[in-house]
Amino acid sequence: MAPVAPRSGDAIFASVERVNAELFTLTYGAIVRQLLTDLEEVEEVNKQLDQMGYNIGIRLIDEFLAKSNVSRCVDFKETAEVIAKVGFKMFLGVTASVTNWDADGMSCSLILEDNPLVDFVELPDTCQGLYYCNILSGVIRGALEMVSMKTEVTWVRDMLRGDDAFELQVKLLKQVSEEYPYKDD
Ligand code: MYR
Repeated sequence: MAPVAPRSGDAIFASVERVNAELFTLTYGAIVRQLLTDLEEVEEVNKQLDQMGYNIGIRLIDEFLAKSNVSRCVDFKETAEVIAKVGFKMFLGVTASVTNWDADGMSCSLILEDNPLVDFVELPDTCQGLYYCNILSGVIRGALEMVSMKTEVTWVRDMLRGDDAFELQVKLLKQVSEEYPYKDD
């Protein structure tokens, strides 16, 4: 029998990471499936996924700021780049590109060509109208709200609906000043 070559630490780490990513993807799929069973209406599932994402986002921002060492962004353009290149990489393992800026720099698109949430996923015809990855829009909305940015985050393109990429539009609605409104005398 051929001797089994010991695997290096790196190889073991990579395979553990892959298994974790697959477990995460499958677990998310199981959650969506359960919501579809419980709520029946696809619209309600979209809302619930967005709300779950929001609840995650308002907590995840602390971990993001602590781990990333990102300091205050000068404008929304920098914030969008940080989400796409640092945030997505940290929590999803992929990066997004930022495009489609409007003239006043208040709205842009984040484009994901690779989306680990949808590995192994095929939607049946009964799920038309489902925004399967709606948790992501909620996460971004929640995280940005905690750093004083009220946003609206919506899906423009979705590969599970036959589009050629995943595209999220992020619109800055309001930037709340974090300055304390009263002076201590
Ligand atoms: C600031 O100006 O205070 C920095 C703002 C950085 C916001 C970054 C939000 C990260 C959101 C991560 C989303 C991950 C989605 C999978």
